[in-house]
Amino acid sequence: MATERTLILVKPDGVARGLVGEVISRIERKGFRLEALELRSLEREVAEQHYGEHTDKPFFADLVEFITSGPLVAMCVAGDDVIVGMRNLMGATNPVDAVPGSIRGDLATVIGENIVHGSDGLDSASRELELFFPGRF
Ligand code: DAT
Ligand code: MG
Repeated sequence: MATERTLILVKPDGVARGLVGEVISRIERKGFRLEALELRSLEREVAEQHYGEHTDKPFFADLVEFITSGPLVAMCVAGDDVIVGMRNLMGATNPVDAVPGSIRGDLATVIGENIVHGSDGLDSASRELELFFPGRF
């Protein structure tokens, strides 16, 4: 068990649907801690950096368009094994495969609008936290 930090986003679809409180509530009830929280819009350049690993994917342009389409909520979330723990709370990337009880399993239907982002490992967590909250973690 390790205490970790991860970057969590409530993406523009989640903000537009009024699901910010629902997502934060699930994070807090699980026992994870909020260490930073900000409502903001993303510059295209920041979005492209954030999703840099997907540059060559066919859905990259749509992904950047979507994540910059409106305000999102960015959070630093901390806790025991929080990186894997949050991935489990979020559910599978495609809501069709996400189990009931998970955020995506309960609240989403399509892969392009799956409500939340969570870092997928220690390296991506530190890279993404630095991108969203420079110098703070
Ligand atoms: P995750 O968000 O679960 O880490 P990912 O990093 O593989 O998933 O992809 C980032 C986002 O890109 C994902 O949340 C939704 C979108 N995406 C992934 N695969 C896709 C696909 N095959 N078609 C359309 N959008 C996709
Ligand atoms: Mg990912």
